[in-house]
Amino acid sequence: MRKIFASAVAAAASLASVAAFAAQPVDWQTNFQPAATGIMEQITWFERYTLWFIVPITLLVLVLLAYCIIKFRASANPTPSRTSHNTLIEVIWTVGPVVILLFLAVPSFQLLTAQYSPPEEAKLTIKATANQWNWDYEYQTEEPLSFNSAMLAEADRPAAGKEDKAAYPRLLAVDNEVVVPVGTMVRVLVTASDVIHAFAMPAFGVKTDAVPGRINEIWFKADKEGLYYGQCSELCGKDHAYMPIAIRVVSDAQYNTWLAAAKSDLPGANKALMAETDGAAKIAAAGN
Ligand SMILES: [Cu+2]
Repeated sequence: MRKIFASAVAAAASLASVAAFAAQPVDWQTNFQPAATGIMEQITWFERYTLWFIVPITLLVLVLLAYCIIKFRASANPTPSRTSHNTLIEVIWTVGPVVILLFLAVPSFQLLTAQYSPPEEAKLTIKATANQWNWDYEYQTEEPLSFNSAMLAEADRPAAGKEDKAAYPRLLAVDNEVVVPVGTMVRVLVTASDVIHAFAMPAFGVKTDAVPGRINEIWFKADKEGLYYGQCSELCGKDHAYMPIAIRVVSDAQYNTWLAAAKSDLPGANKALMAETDGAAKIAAAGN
């Protein structure tokens, strides 16, 4: 019992420490990551909403099964009933599910429509090309900026200044994060150069396949600054588990400074941005 309590406390503590750095998976997590976009908030709501149907139905079926198994067991009920029809019961078990499915279908289709209807024009377009086993990002800004983003090797942590494993977790941290401004409509054009991969960012509620020769489009509008982690989500070969996606959401001013500097010196721009954002996050965490 004490062990369970200790691990629950540890999970809560890691959740709290992570909160300052936005969203990434935590130990013993069973729920979604905290939502960072309106769409993800709707997805989270819909998931909880469906549980209000799933849990009672599962319990009802369990109770009915248990009732039948006990009440009509061979020893208690040696001569089974030969009933084959009951109109009332057939009407109930047809109309009931139809009504339940309508309650699920309507909000489900509304959510699906919202996911495919960006409310405004994108202010920033980034092309994400998946490779075995890293990502190429291309900012379609006036002066294009492109760079590669690969999983951060353990040996490269000190040089990158990413020794803090709470902010830069093993298997999720990358060398070059995607940087986007907060509260801005971002369009991501997703494709692949070799095999099928998938671009997924759980806290934003976006996921789409990256298919060679095709461009899939997703959009998001992150409303909280922070560092968000996702992963390739389509089995793409032996290093599929090692091609994370990291998006750093920053203020407009920080983004503009970073973008201007990144064109000539990406590592330098990243370091300058990290010094600002990670420093602020540490102060926020300490102030809690
Ligand atoms: Cu993959």
